[in-house]
Amino acid sequence: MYTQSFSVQDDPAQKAVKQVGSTEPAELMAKFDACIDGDGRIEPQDWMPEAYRKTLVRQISQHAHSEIVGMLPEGNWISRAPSLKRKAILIAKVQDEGGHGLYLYSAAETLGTSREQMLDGLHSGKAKYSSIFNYPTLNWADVGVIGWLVDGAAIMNQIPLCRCSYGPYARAMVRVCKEESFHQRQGYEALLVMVRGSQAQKDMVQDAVNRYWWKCLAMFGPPDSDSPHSAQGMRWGIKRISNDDLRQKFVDATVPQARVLGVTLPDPDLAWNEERGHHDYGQIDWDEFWATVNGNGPCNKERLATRVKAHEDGQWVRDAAMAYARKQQQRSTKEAA
Ligand code: BYC
Repeated sequence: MYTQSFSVQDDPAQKAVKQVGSTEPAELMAKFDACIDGDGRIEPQDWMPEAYRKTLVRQISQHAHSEIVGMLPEGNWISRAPSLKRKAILIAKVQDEGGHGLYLYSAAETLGTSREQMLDGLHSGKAKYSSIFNYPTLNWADVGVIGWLVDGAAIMNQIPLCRCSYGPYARAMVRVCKEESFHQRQGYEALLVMVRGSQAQKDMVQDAVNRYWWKCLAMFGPPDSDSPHSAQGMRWGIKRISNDDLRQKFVDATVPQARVLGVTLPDPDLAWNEERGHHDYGQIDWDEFWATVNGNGPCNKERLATRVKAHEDGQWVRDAAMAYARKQQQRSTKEAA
């Protein structure tokens, strides 16, 4: 449903953006640039400029933490799922998100940043994660809407990342996108069942869509004109499609899906623009977005506290795993002696 981004051509103008004031060795830099220009892949053992490494660690950190914190709003509904079937699906989905976080922490390890360093950044409040997870999940329809719209937005953003210039990140994204596709469909199907139910159920779905729509549009990040990292990220083939272009693709893909569901999207300015061949849409509240990104959304403190507690509660598991590994190591050393 969202795979059209696989075949989008890169904008040649992006390749013209060169890093200013680089102090990296010219010969290595030229080889790196040639690889990027030829749409090659950079692997962990390859030389890369420090700024490229830093950009990747920053983006992968934001992404990994989003997956892990993203487990929390839906995790809250596992014990309240309306049937055994929905509970089993939700458990599998939340577990998948945990797995995505682990692939991404592993990708960051190949760049020299350990999982402990990443988690320290998250738990101390320094590292970012997606704004969308700082809003409450008030009823069961929210869980369906997260699948449909939040996972839908995530796939739209992540399909182009399967072609990211850094090999381990790109390869991790292939499996992540397949799983996200299942997540999106289960959410949409759960909503289809609800909108065919009672009026109260339909109203719940509409209410959830009203609360989540604008927040999902903001997930794609600030407008291109206010996005400090976009030009360089695209030059390096880390990002393949800009924040605004992905947002537009998401709006265009979602409007017909909303029609099938029979819900309205809460934007009076939403309309098909024949000339552009796209939907026009209204203004996103960027002040609210930045307040949330900077720690002042409705659930930031609660999410962070829950995450830190989960980490602390899991200390005994890490200790036990380390003790077991030490014992195995001692045994194999003894056998070898
Ligand atoms: N929320 O110059 P920009 C999922 C930050 S979850 C928070 O455009 P960039 C799922 C940005 O980090 C999957 N912060 O940056 C899980 C940067 O901050 P710093 C989520 C945001 O990196 C469970 C600053 O704003 N997907 O699938 O070029 C259940 C300037 O932005 C946000 C990903 O994370 C935001 N929405 O582009 C359901 C995808 N937007 O570093 C679903 C991976 C921007 O300067 N990430 N910021 O402090 C990306 O593709 C890119 O990092 C972004 C931003 C498009 C998000």
